[in-house]
Amino acid sequence: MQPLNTLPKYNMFGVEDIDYKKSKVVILPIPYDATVTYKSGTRDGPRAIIEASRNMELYSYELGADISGLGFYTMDEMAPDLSSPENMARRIAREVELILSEGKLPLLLGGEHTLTIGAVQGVARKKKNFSVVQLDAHADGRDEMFNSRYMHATVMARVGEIAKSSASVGIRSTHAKSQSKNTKTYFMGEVHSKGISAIAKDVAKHTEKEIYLTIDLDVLDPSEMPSVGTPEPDGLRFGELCRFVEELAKSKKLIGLDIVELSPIPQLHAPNYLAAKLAYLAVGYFIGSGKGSRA
Ligand SMILES: [Mn+2]
Repeated sequence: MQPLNTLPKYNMFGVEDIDYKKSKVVILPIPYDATVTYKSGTRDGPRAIIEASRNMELYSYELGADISGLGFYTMDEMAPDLSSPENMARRIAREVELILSEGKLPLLLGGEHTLTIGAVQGVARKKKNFSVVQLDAHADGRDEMFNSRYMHATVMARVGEIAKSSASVGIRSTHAKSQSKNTKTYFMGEVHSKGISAIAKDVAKHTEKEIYLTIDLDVLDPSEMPSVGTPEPDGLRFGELCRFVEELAKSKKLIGLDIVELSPIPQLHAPNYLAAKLAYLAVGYFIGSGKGSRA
């Protein structure tokens, strides 16, 4: 029960406190940016998303529903393990494994993209056949960088070793032409020529029924999403990103989701708000109740 005359609570979407046991979606804020190479600042990302999310109208015309009663539980921010990225991944993996064991959906807020490695490791302890769908401007397919195998630039190389297959969408920056054999890459040119819905249908064809979705916000065009460490021109529009998720949700089961790489710019709130809304819509398309839901 919320007293009168108070602003929304300091949790994701400003929802009423619920018992963790009753929750369906567990938000895991991870303010971690230890391996960035260009501009740092993603450690402030989770807090900015949560703050923005408190100011959202919870009825969504896109979903045709208010899904705020679904059972969102916001964990406290995870302390970074700075001893090594490997240890940080281990910490995240344990947490994600636990959330999945209890039949809940983990929603990770970054933080740098490296956290996806830990999340996917955690998923792999519970699931055998699953795919990772990556939305990103960058392929992140290097085997190592600066003598480390756990870097934002090596995320998909590590993921490729764990998941059965993966698909990368919106790519427009890559270190090499060749990709690992179980990864299908959809460059931005293909998105332009075929349209995002056709790409989503193709991704659905080439991936397992159960998917882990990782959204690096730099997949979006910098005009809409300037608050990222490594911006690339010619990205997706927000609407296209939503159509992609909506289309994928028609045939896939979501087993985990992360939204990463938000590096907030002071006084520029729109990108933070965009990220919050994206989280809400993504959950809604996959598991929300109401029109257009796949409950
Ligand atoms: Mn990226």
